[in-house]
Amino acid sequence: MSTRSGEAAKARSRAWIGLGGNIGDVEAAMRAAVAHLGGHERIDVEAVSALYSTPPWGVTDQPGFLNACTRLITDLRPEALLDVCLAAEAAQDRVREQKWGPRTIDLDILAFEAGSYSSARLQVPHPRLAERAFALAPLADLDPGLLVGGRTVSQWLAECDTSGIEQLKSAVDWADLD
Ligand code: A4P
Ligand code: MG
Repeated sequence: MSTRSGEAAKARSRAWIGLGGNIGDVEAAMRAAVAHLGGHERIDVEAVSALYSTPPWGVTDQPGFLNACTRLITDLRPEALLDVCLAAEAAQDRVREQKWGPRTIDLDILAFEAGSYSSARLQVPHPRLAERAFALAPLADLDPGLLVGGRTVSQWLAECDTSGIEQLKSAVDWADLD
């Protein structure tokens, strides 16, 4: 069996990260966040969705958002992946002021191929994914047939209100995957 630093090699799993923001140059912040993830030695970025403009969900009295999604493959466990996501947010000067409020960049772990996970600081799949068209639309771009909570992403999306959601740019037009 191959080993890494004396440990048994860990299984790699796909993971889907939702990206969103509504303060400053969000497109640049998302590109930087994807580069941050892809720069991690134990993460490979496989794909990036199109870029969407979405109306604010939850707290509606705030500017519209940009949203996208990226698919990774990693041997990091979910909590370690969350730490990388939080570091990517911090690198883009993320400030936490109001729940569901304005932010430069937000990275949520939407789903993990290896299964569900729950702890005090992390729930995967993301507990509100099924009701959020802003997260499901970019996720459906990448993997419409992905099963989450017994239904496919495209089935969940078909039940959501998608009014006001617009595809702004294709993946190649905004993401720099080289
Ligand atoms: N946490 C638990 N599960 C997860 C998960 N699966 N992925 C914990 C990431 N984090 C998870 O998140 C608070 C804590 O949630 C994390 O530190 C982690 O321990 P946060 O990002 O600091 O707080 P938040 O973002 O204000 O709250 P929450 O509930 O994560 O909000 P969301 O889900 O991020 O929603 N409207 C549009 N159109 N587009 C958006 O992107 N985003 C939000 C925020 C509201 N409305 C939006 C959008
Ligand atoms: Mg969040």
